[in-house]
Amino acid sequence: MNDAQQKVFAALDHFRIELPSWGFANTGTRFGKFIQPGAATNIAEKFADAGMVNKLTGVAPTVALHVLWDLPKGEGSVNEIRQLEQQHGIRSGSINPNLFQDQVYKFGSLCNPDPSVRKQATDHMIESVQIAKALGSRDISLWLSDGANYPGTQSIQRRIGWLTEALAATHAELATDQRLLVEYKPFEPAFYFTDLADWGMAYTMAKQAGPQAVVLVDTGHHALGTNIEQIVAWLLHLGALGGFHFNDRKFADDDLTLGSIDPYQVFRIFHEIHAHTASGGRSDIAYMIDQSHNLKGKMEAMVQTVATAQELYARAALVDQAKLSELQDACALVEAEELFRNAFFTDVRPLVQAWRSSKGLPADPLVALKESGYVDTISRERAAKNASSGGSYA
Ligand code: AOS
Ligand code: ZN
Ligand code: ZN
Ligand code: ZN
Repeated sequence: MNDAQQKVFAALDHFRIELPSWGFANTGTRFGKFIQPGAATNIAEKFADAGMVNKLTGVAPTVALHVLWDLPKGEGSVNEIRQLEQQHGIRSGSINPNLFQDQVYKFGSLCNPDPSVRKQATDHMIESVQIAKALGSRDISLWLSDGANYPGTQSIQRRIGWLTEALAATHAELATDQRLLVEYKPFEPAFYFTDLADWGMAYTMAKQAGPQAVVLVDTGHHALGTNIEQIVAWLLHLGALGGFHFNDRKFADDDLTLGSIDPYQVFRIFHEIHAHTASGGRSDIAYMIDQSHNLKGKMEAMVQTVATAQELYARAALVDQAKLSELQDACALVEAEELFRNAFFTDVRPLVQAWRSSKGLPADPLVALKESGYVDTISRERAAKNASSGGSYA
């Protein structure tokens, strides 16, 4: 094995990525949904699809669950999920509370001025922790949609206090090996402010909630031009990088396929993580996908994403960290930049394929998906089933 092959194989050996249950369901924009005949319309189909992606790629052994969508009976749904885990050889991953769908959350959930609504939302957080415990899931992954649309209409400062209390109450319920991941987002659905708008707010909230709360970076949740890898570097430095929601975008939170618009950014993020490890730093990062495929086939998009993540993780692993440090310290700008760029421009696909073959996996999972006929089968079967059950594609 040459040096590059060794680096790529070592990197891929420990790289795993989590699939979102909602990435297999019909989703759309505020202008409507285009229904895909093969989209999953229940939890069994989501598990089947996620299991298939894991079978093809070998590196996606967990699926993120959304409490209201996937566990409508709360802890009462746990047994069904357990069975599906067995059946499809895939485990439950992060548990995502839902604090945005209930009508009572119109003016906020954990930050609502009404104490009874805050209590309902906090109880849901605590129930999500219990569900995670029952499923053996480590991470509770909070995305808070709270915010306001117009200046002066809500107290930014009082809402900080309410959120602090709610997250402390949630943290108090965590088992010692569980984590609370705190996601941030600058806008949408609220457009004047969101209560957790950036990584500084998420970090501060996590810190105040307790030692098991850390920050989740969704790559689509930044103002255009934000240097995301610098945020990643800071969170690594602070020991507070809990995980990612991967997706790509051109304009806002577009939830496009990872690396489809800007693969260099993903490479730069992975580079910071490799650099941290190379300098003796420790981290425990949950790599998760958070995408919504309105036009593209969902199975294909998910397989593409897993493969792209592997390729960019492997390319970043090619950077000679010791050499780069030397060049940086010597301020050898062009040499340092070229070393960095050379890794990015290396086509690692043959090595990634060789790694897959060495594990008994299909060399090209996208081709294997096509050859399997899986998408045709689910499209036929689910379209027929949905037509006979009254045409609801949910
Ligand atoms: C919303 O923009 C966030 O990215 C959420 O993490 C995620 O999309 C949601 O929880 C799935 O509905
Ligand atoms: Zn318009
Ligand atoms: Zn997200
Ligand atoms: Zn998002």
